[in-house]
Amino acid sequence: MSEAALPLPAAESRSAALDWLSTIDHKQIGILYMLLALFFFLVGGVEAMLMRAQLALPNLKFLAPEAYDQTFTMHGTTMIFLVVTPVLIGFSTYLVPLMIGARDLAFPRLNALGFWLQLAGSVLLYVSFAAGGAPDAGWFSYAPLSEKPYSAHAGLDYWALALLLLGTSTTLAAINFIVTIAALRAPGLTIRRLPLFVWMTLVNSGLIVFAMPALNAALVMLLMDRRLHAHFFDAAQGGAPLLWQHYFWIFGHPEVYILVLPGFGMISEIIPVFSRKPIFGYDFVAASTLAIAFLSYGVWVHHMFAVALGKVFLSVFAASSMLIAVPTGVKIFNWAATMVGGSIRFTTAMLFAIAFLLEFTIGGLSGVAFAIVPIDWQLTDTYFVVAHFHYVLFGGTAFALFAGAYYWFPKMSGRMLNETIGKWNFWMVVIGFNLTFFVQHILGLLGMPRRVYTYPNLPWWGALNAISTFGAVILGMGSLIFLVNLASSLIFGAKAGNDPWDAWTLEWATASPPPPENFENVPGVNSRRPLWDLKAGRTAGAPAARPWAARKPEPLFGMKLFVLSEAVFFFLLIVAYIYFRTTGMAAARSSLHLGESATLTACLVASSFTMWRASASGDLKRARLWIVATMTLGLIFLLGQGAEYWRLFQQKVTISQSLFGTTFFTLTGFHGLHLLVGIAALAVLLALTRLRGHQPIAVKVVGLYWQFIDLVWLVIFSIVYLGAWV
Ligand code: HEM
Ligand SMILES: [Cu+2]
Repeated sequence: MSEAALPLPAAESRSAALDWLSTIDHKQIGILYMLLALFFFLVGGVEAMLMRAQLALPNLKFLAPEAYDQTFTMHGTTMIFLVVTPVLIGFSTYLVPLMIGARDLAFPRLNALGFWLQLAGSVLLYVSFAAGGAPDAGWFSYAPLSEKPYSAHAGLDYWALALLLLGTSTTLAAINFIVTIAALRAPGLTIRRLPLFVWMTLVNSGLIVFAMPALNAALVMLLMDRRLHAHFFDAAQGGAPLLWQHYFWIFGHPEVYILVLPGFGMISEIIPVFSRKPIFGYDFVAASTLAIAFLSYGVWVHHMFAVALGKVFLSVFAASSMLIAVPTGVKIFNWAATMVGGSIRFTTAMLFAIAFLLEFTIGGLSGVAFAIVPIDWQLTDTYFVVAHFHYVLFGGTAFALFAGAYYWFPKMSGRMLNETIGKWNFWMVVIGFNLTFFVQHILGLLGMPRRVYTYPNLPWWGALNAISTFGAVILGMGSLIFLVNLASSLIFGAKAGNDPWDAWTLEWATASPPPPENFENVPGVNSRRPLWDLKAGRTAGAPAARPWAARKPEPLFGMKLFVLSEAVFFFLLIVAYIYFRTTGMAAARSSLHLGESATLTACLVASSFTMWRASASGDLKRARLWIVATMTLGLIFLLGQGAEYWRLFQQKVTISQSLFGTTFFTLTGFHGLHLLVGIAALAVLLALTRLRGHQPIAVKVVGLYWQFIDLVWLVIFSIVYLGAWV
């Protein structure tokens, strides 16, 4: 029985607080994500102001060097993982089911779990301040600076653990969005009729599923080095500090698109509605998003142009980095072309959307400059970089978020945001933002390095930094005005009605705020502007609206996406092993007993057979027997591996003793951990079948995961054990 078939809990008279704490409703969870992000925007903003105060004039001593390092690390990490990522997930969680005519996301309980993991990760990161000091190696924490000898306090352990929790939350949300958009669309709402915000959420979720595992693999290796004295990034023991940079940016560059694509989606909804014209070149906007997604995995080395990687490498990545500017340019052209000939309504939402276009273009242009290797050699690690990413992340995403807030606040709250306060918010943010960050381009060209807690009184440096700090104050005040508008409009805002902007996507077909069930019936869709069709009575040919029951999400599809993500994680750990083996790491051949591990491998292969039998069996009794057989074989494997570990420890082969020990125990250890999770899932399945009878779908879902873990072992056995003799 799948998650969506479970009846939603009756709304008995619980306290509002308890209601929000236990909610599995996508609208409430969406709002919780947005409120959590808003809180950390304030925190990240205070950190920014502290830095700007320290940098207001040359040679100030307001913040000590260590405190400054912790502040920029926490500011960058907070703004990226605790503000932009969750607020975008919040918007998608709230809007996607409404825009596709669904009652909720495919997996409401998984959705709730995702939010609580986001909260837990955020709290864990800030607990570091009380546990000896916050992380201090920057938001990308390069090894070996992030290794124990150079950052002894626990800050980076909290950072790494928090990012693992946050990454898990984000990946679960992505899987939920993909399954929802694939399985729960209203009849007639084909992929090429999707609102572009939904399209961007879909592509973005794909990016997340394949990018997050790279960060997870790097974080796991860093934690092994820091906590278990492993040697992944320890050059003295044959480790490779550059491996951290490669893995971090294999995640990090797709990450910058993960931070902006939903913003692109918001702009693609807002500009057409306030231009009274459909978007120009829908297919091009959609297709260019796919192009960006694919290309974003092939440019990561542009973050490492200053590392001696050889001309061929640099040229290839310079070319791919220039190429990725093309699909982004297509979008900017399409948004601008949509406004041409339109009757523009300059609401605050539209003003922020237009400002987004200009500021993001400036950020994009400085980005293209970095694709040219000699220019990057001049500008990398200077304030030109700081200016660049604030133009794309603040001028881009934050401006799109302001526009999205003014556009969808009426739907979420039932009240309009105040347009007069909105104009103050807009102009102070625009003026403050450009004053803060434009001058930083010049500081970078003058050679001012980033991440310096103070600077000498060189010509123009003091004046330009003073302007930047002054701008930051205006920007901060403008952002606070936004909060005032939010809070006051919740109480005093004009009533919004269902469709205050005369828009055309389905979320405007419901009440404001929408009822718990969103729609009474599943609406039929016949074009990219279903609500316009309805309003114009153009319903001929549209599928009839129909009651809810028909559609079921597919948990198996969800598990396939999860397995794909985990496959990337294991692939990268295996690539690290192969890299070390091919660059001089010797395998401890004498310690590996091929016969013993071959026997254990046979055990696991047998468990694939028993698991397959369990999934194929239609008879409850027999299925349970096969499940027990699978668990037994899995346990035998784990016990055998435990014995092997014990024998290796006796021979002084440990995770800290050598690079081989480091890679061997990490790889086989994480496989063992996954197998343990598989055995636990089978135990839950046994209990579930006792309580609720046969669960063919659940058996298939766990079965898929089990087969995947067995396959991973076959690869590890071949490369580590058989490979030891190569
Ligand atoms: C509210 C306005 C903001 C101001 C005044 C501000 C200011 C700053 C300053 C002064 C730095 C440190 C530069 C250095 O020492 O190298 C910095 C770094 C950074 N900021 Fe912001 N920022 C703001 C908003 C944002 C936003 C919205 C984001 C992202 C979404 C962001 C992301 C970053 C990142 C990633 C870093 C790099 C941290 C590092 O070097 O590890 N900032 N910001
Ligand atoms: Cu990049």
